[in-house]
Amino acid sequence: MKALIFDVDGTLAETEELHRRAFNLAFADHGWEWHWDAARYRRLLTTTGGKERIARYAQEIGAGSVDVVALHRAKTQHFAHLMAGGIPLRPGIAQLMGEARREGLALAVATTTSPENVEALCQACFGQSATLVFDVIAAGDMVPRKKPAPDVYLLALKKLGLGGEEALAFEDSANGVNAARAAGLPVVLSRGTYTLQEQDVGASLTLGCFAEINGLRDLRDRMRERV
Ligand code: XBP
Ligand code: MG
Repeated sequence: MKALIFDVDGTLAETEELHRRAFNLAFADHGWEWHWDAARYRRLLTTTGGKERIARYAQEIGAGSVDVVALHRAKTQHFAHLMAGGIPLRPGIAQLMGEARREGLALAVATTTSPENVEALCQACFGQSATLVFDVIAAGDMVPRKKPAPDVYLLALKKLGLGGEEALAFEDSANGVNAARAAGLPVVLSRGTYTLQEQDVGASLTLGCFAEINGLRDLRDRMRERV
């Protein structure tokens, strides 16, 4: 194991509630009387990518012509403001990253969200730019197909110069597990508040919380038990 590759939303931190609020603020800015409550957002989250999610909803309700790009740009600005208020990393994440750093493992993110949002999270959670926290960032529109397609994990592996079996992915969602597996990576799943109800799709290791991992030696032992 030479690298840990983290999903962002729902894995590094429980960000989806702030995303949901940011979408609703952007809709209001642009005069749309749309409101995504938690139940509707949970359903729409099966579509990865904020622009894709807006387009899906607009089609579902027959909204006609919608400037998806402008709406999403406004949403991203609101998300950055909301993140500036701070958000905790999920339990266990800081410990995993710190030990990996001490052992000389590479750290990467492979996420559907935008690079701007990765930066906002790193400033909020680490007080540093994302490029100082992670060795590799594979995010959003850097790839043509979003999760569950493997593209973003394949890009992360390419930038790391590693094969899938040399890294380990951490995810919160079925779409993310499917993306990591399709890229040939073993994957540790801990569902987040917006994915608790999802079915198992074959994660190598499923945990209630990443804090159940008692260091990298324990993680390696757990992964060995599953191969
Ligand atoms: C989760 C997503 C993203 C976020 C919203 O990404 O699917 O679309 O919900 O962010 P991941 P954007 O779990 O892969 O980190 O609006 O920037 O897409
Ligand atoms: Mg996620």
